[in-house]
Amino acid sequence: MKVYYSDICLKHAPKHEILSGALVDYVESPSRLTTIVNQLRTQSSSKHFEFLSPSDHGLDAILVIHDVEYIEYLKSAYKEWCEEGGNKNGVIPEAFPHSGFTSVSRDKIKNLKSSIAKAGLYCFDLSCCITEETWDAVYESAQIGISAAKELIKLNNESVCDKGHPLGVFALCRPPGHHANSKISGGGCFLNNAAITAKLLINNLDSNGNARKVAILDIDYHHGNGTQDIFYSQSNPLYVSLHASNDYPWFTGEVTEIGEGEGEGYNVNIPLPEETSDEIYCELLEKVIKERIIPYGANYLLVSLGVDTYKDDPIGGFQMTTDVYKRIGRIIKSIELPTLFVMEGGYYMETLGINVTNVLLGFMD
Ligand code: SP5
Ligand code: ZN
Repeated sequence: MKVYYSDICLKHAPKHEILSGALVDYVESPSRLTTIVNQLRTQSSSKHFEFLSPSDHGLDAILVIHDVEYIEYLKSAYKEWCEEGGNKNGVIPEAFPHSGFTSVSRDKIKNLKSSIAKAGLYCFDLSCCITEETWDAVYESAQIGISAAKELIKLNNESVCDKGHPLGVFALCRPPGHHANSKISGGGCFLNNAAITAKLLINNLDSNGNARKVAILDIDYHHGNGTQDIFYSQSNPLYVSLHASNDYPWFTGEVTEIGEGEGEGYNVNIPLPEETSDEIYCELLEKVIKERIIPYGANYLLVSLGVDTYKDDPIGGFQMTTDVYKRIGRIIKSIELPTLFVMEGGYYMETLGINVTNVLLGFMD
């Protein structure tokens, strides 16, 4: 399997975040990436993976998903912040424009001058610190997704076959993306790599000029509120998420969120309790594949791949073991679609690499 990776993604390295009220080391750390790469390169796995560097495809595909004003903000935020005397560690908001305030309209406040006010406008939590290097890393992370998606399209168009398993490409993105919507970052996510690549796959028209259908399967422990937001009024892609019901990002991910307008019925949330085990998870995953993903009739599958479902994950709460990840990979393989894996979360360093590798090895079994 081809793996897209870049050292530039290591450059985003904020010192701290606030977690459950405490100042802690930044959870979404660069070492996450190193640990995954090392595991993919171990003697037993390396023959299954071919590492490639992303090409620079520019901003076009990013601007299909994200507002230009938000992109400009991400590029300039750190410099403006420092010019206004902000702490050199990076940009962190201190107040958010809640919808419950008397007169908060985005139009009214988007001309904010203060960089600390802008920080609250463009971010919804305290875990998306913007440093001098953040833009380079998030741009590169998106380029990894775009390069991987283009490669999958190419392989599929050339009818290249992988022996015994569907086509698969791994976008080893970092920073992750599924909490970011078109103009708000959060949960360590700035650009929504899954949304950007899903749209690329959709817009690669078939020989009759028709859009392709994409199903997104989000298996990160957290609800992908950003991806849900972005596609909420669209019937393509289908968005399916299995996630913790009573955890971050707290305000989204209910079964009643089914999409709206043309998108009604194309957003599928499966919130799960803390006691979720290997058995329960796999059963529900197989069920949603059979009942929702297969009938949808997609041309491509995009997996938002988080392994923070692991039992010892420092910010997770499920009971899942290392054994489950190969099984999950095999279940995904059974969908029999060309598949783009896009890296999201996973924070327990001792098993992060092996859990990610096992999903991919299971897919190639
Ligand atoms: C991509 C991704 O996985 N982002 C997640 C970022 C979550 N940051 C806030 C975590 C809050 C953890 N609260 C602990 C509750 C105990 N289950
Ligand atoms: Zn997560």
